[in-house]
Amino acid sequence: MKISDIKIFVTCPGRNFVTVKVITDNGLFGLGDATLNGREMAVVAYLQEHVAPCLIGKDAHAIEDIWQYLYKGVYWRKGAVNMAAIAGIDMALWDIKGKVAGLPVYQLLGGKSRKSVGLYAHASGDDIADTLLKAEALMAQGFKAIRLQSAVPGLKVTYGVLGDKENYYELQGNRPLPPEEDWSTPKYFNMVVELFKQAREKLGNDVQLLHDVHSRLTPIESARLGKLLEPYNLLFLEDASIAENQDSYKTIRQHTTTPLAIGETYNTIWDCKDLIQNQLIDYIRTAATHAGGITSLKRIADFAGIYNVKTAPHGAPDLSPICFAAHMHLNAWAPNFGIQEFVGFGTQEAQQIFTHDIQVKDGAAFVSDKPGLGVDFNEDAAALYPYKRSYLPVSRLEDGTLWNW
Ligand code: CS2
Ligand code: MG
Repeated sequence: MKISDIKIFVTCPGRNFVTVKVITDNGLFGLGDATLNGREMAVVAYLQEHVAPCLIGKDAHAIEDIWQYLYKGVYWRKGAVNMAAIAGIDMALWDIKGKVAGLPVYQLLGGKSRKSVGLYAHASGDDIADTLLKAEALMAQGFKAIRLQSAVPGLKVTYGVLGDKENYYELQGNRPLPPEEDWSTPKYFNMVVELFKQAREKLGNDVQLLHDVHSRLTPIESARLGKLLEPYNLLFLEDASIAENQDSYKTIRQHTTTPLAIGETYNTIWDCKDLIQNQLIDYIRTAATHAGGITSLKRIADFAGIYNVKTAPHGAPDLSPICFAAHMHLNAWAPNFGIQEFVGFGTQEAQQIFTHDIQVKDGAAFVSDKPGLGVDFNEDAAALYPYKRSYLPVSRLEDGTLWNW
């Protein structure tokens, strides 16, 4: 079974998605997600010009060899563009292997370790009261774990908190140049501790609570936040600080028992090797789309398991349902699965393009039993929504200093 063609699609049903379709000479095809938010066309060009021509005629069953060929073989290892391209191909090859075997991908990974996959939903409000109302509505829908975010009083915009506007998370498709958002750590501290204090008073102690800092704090500030939030018993505190220097998490770890999560921007196991091996984190959030596909996420999960680190894959709206499906198979299998982020399956238009039978009930998701990944891609519907250049915002301190995110 040889690879006979590779097609790349870019569609914007509310936000941009890059989809890889690998076609074989026996008439099968597999799908992968290669979306890199804000840099989508770099991956498209990389796949079309530099990856697809090398793979035509190769054995579509040789997933590991193709992964190594694209990782080691290019000389330029790692990198967001390279690893998203590898991810798109890798997912598509797992999809094909499942279709040939007549088995869902989780069976190829080793079978199910659980009946369902626990999810956490987002409650993001204009103020604390609004966030807590949204959290209550999610609890009423059956969610047992909720990420709380709230606008920071005194800042013009808070990332990820766009009130009830459509596409609340990021107004993608309407950002032909990167918008700029301001940031103030003191103002944030005033809000965030109060948010969790009121959350426990209003929501009780049974619901799991989470929070994403989007890397805005220094390690010692993160340590302080972790300590201040200890009474409110978070499931995890996400992306408290940047960890390019992985050792820096020792500062946070030494000061707080609040569990720590990181990894949605990581491209390879090397970005989190020290964090995992030194047990500086509790959850690793790498995404199949950005960290080299199912092949590398499986490796990261097994490595993390040795050190009591659980998986909590990124589930933001900039990952397509193909990535979500890949995560579902990994989550069903991984013995050290923790929790899956879930923000729905996108706009109505996106749901016409990407179709699948993943069920969500009472805060849990049920993996597809269809052969392969279990997602279909409607090319005609996708063609109705062409690519729109769009960017994530950049973050600046109030004095204009460019800041982390
Ligand atoms: C966020 C992401 O869901 C999350 O945890 O951090 O939505 C992130 O901001 C986007 O994926 C950026 O592309
Ligand atoms: Mg995040």
